[in-house]
Amino acid sequence: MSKRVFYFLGVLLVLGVLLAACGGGQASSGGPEAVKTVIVTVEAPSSGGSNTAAGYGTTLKTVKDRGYLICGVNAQLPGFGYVDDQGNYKGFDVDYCHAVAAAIFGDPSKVEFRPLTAKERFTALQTGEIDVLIRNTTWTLTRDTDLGTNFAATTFYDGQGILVRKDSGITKLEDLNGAKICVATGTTTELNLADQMAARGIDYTPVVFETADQVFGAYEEGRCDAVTTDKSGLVSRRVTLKNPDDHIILDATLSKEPLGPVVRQGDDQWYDIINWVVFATFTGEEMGINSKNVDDVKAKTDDPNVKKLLGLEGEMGQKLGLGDDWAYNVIKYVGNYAEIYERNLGPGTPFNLPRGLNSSWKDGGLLYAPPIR
Ligand SMILES: N[C@@H](CCC(=O)N[C@@H](CS)C(=O)NCC(=O)O)C(=O)O
Repeated sequence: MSKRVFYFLGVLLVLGVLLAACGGGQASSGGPEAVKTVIVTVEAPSSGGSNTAAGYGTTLKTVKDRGYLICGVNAQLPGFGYVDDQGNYKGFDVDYCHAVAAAIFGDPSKVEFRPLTAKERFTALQTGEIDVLIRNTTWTLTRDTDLGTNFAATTFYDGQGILVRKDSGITKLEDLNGAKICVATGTTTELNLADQMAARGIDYTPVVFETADQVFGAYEEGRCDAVTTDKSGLVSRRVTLKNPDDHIILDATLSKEPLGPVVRQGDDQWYDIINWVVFATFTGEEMGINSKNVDDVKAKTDDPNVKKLLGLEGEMGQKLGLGDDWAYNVIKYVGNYAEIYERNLGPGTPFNLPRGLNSSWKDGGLLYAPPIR
């Protein structure tokens, strides 16, 4: 939904409120100034939630009343969001859904997953079908504004890449002149490709599909010379190809793709919760606290920062509308960032993806959590 639609709905709502307040038929008594003032409130709803400050919406209350979180995910991206042999959702993004559930309910299993294609994902969020979108989604200015969405802290710093057959002789972007390139619609990928190829004067034909299965299926059938998406997506899907070793990812990086959770605009409390759940996983790693040692650390610590993280002092959770053991639950039941990364993408997985930019700032990476205090 665009901001204009929000605004329009806001005006309708305000008129409704004024009509109700004035007993009907006297809507004009509020005057234009009154309307203007209330519209600001409508754009940042203040109903429900545990806090009545402007910008606090009803998402947390809705989720608590329902008894579980509804998380929009990818179902076709091994390592990030996919369904395993037992029919369970697994992956790095999926674990962040579990982390939010753990923070709210103290139980990581209180999640219902909604598989979404790239094209469907924002509508599902806008219409309230899902509470949060955690599906390899890139933060861009247009999405942050026009779509009525807010992007929480980046969980995975990525960039767009290109996968080709090893025996194709293609080693750089310029070799793709005249090539057919498979790409998913509704993605930043489609747009970056057009921009980057135009900038280099490379002529190519995009072959566009809606899902990753279709994109990589077409590539495998030889209907495209190359396939492009986030490098994480290429690494993930490469292992699903018949002979992964027959395919290489070119060195070139076409874009910046910061991936992270997305929420609707207008509910700052919910936005804060999602952000701080991510920061709790970063902080756990920064402090060396993980799912295995968290109970021990909690029992023995004298460190005021650790105490605040684990709910022993400062009532940090209450400020978010959660229990003070919110971050303890995230780390205990899902893990810190390093554990989530290793479990889904590390050396013990088929992906063996180096941390690179996704290292803690303490190790020279970009992950940096604001202080929990
Ligand atoms: N990060 C990019 C790309 C995300 C994306 O959806 N990539 C495709 C790669 S083919 C994908 O995951 N498709 C899976 C699907 O739609 O089922 C974005 O936010 O637009």
